[in-house]
Formats: sequence, structure tokens, C-alpha cells
Amino acid sequence: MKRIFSGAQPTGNVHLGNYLGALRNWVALQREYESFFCIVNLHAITFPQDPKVLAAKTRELARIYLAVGIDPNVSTVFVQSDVAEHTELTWLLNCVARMSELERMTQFKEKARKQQENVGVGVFDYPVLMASDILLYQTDLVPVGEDQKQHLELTRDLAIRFNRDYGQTFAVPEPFIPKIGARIMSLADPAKKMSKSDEESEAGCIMLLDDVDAVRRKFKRAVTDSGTEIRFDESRPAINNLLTIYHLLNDRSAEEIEDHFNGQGYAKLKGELAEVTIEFLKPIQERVRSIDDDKLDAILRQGAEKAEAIARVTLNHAKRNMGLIGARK
Ligand code: ATP
Ligand code: LTN
Repeated sequence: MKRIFSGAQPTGNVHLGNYLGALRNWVALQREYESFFCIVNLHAITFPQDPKVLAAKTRELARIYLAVGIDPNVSTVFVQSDVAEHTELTWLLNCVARMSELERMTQFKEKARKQQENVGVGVFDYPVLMASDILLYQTDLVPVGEDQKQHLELTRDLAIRFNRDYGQTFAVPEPFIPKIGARIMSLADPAKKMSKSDEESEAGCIMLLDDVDAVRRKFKRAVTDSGTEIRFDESRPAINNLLTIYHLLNDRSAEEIEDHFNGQGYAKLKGELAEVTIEFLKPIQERVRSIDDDKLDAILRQGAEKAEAIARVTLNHAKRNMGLIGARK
């Protein structure tokens, strides 16, 4: 069976963009592939985190993975810092990665622009840790949103270079980026992606744990385009985004949706979209609350054990190929 690996950071709140761009596809693919879903808390600390909040958010994200439909009997769910191999492989790959290729990462450039000379080493090295996550599991496919494409390219480059210089060690992974939903835009600013790390745009971000009032309010205030027609049209990004969310949440085809809203106003679209979203979120929120703490602990413990056993084999192989094992007689 081929393998998939993916992860999300336990920072802020999980939003519809994370779900439609990534989590939704993890659920859809988990039975076709041997699946590993990680809560990447080591990526989260590339920015300062309150330790108590980080620990709580880590558990909350694990609950959300399960609540949206990740089946722990089928998939391996674990916390990144529980498997030390991730950090160890990062050092090996740091010695293969080049400054110039990391400097080219648009996410790094953006973060560095905001922080200037105080930008952390971890922010710079973030893509190498991500490559380690993926390569440790001999991953074939990585389901992510559009914003991670460049990091995936780097992962592939590092795997290819390592294999060339030290002998076959890593599978070279492919990205899985959905045709629809890979870049859900902010409701407040359709030129920007929906993002939890963008503080100004809270209003543009529907969180999976938002209550009914927040969902209605955010859709009501959503920015729209000029004109009145309700149809899928990339040149009208605000309406296109709202329709994309509608399409993905209630599985109606584009034609059906356009027919349905033919002659209607934006208020009708926003109102219906809010109700569709509320219906979609309700069972997820109920499941998040109902997962027992001890059960969660057991899932994460077993997940880490299973992940570690696989990660250890790859790490040892990489170390042997680099001459790091076998120096002692
Ligand atoms: P954010 O910008 O909200 O902080 P992130 O990408 O930094 O998100 P993660 O929580 O690690 O943080 O992302 C999890 C997954 O969600 C990734 O695969 C990412 O590509 C995807 N994703 C994030 N935002 C969107 C979006 N607006 N549309 C589609 N996919 C998204
Ligand atoms: N950088 C990713 C999160 C992430 C990830 C991974 C995704 C860390 N390690 C491995 C896929 C595979 C992000 O979405 N911000």
C-alpha cells in the first residue's frame, strides 16, 4: 500500500480553508493509502507560543482530526515532538540543504519581511523540518493546500540530492493538491487566503469551532464583487470563493448551484451558505466535545509508537548511508 503523510500546526484555530484544502482530503484518502497524520507542534514553536496554550491546542487539534473523520483504527495520528526522529533527521538534512534554496521560500520571505532582523532560525529552517516529517515515512503522496506546494518541491529536491550523494534512502513524494478548494480565500479580503495566523482577518475566517452566531455574522459581512450575478467566475473572486465553499460543503454540482441562485441576490447566497455551514459544523463540534481524554491519550500514544518504529528504520538507514553508524567496531 502506498503511503500518505500530512500535518497541520496546533496554532490558532482550524478554519474552513484548512478543512477544505487539506483535512477533507486526508479523510477521503485514508483508506486507499497507509496514512500518517501529524500534529506538527515543532513547527508551531518557530513563533513564540504560550506553553499551556500550545499543549491545549495540540490536544484540540487531535480531537479535530478525529472529529472530521480521521479513523484512528485506519490512520496513524501522532504528535510530532513525540517522535524524536523528526528532529534528528532535520539535522542530517540541514547539512544537505542550501541557504539559497531556503531563502527562496515565499513563506519565509513573507515572515522575514514582517520580523526583519529578528526572524528566528526556526522560521528559516521550517521547510527542512517539514521535509524530514515527510521523508521519514517513505511517503508517496502529501495532501496539502496550494500554499505548501513550494515546500513540497524543496522536499523532493532534498530527497533526490540525498539519494544521489549517499545512495538510495528516501522515496521522492508527490504533492496532492485538490483541483477545487486548494486555496480558500478570506471572506474579508478575497485577495488573501483564509488564514488563522493573519490577525487582522479574523472576520474573514470561519473556524470549525465557531458558534452559530459567529458563522452567520461572518458570512453576512463577507465582501462581495460588483455586479449581481451569482456564478462561478474566477474574475469575480469574492463570489467565486463563496460558491466554492457552498459547492464543497453540500456536494451540489456547479450547474445545480448556479440554477438554484439564478435571479437571486447576494443576501440569499450568504444566508444559505451560513446555514449549510452551520449544519456541516454541528456534528463535528459535537464529536470534538465527546472524545474522551483517556481515549485521546491512548490514540496519540499508539500513534507515536507506530510512527516511531517506521521513522527509526529510515533514520538508521540515512545515518548508515552518511557514515554515522558503523564508526565503532
Ligand atoms: P494558516 O495560514 O491558517 O495559519 P497554515 O497553512 O499556516 O494555515 P496549517 O494549519 O499547518 O497552517 O495548515 C494545514 C493545511 O491547511 C495545509 O495543508 C495548508 O496548505 C492548508 N491550508 C491553509 N490555509 C488554506 C486555505 N486558505 N485554503 C486551502 N488550504 C489551506
Ligand atoms: N507546513 C505545513 C504543515 C506541515 C506539513 C508537514 C504538511 C508540517 N509538516 C508535512 C504536510 C507534510 C503547513 O501547512 N503549514
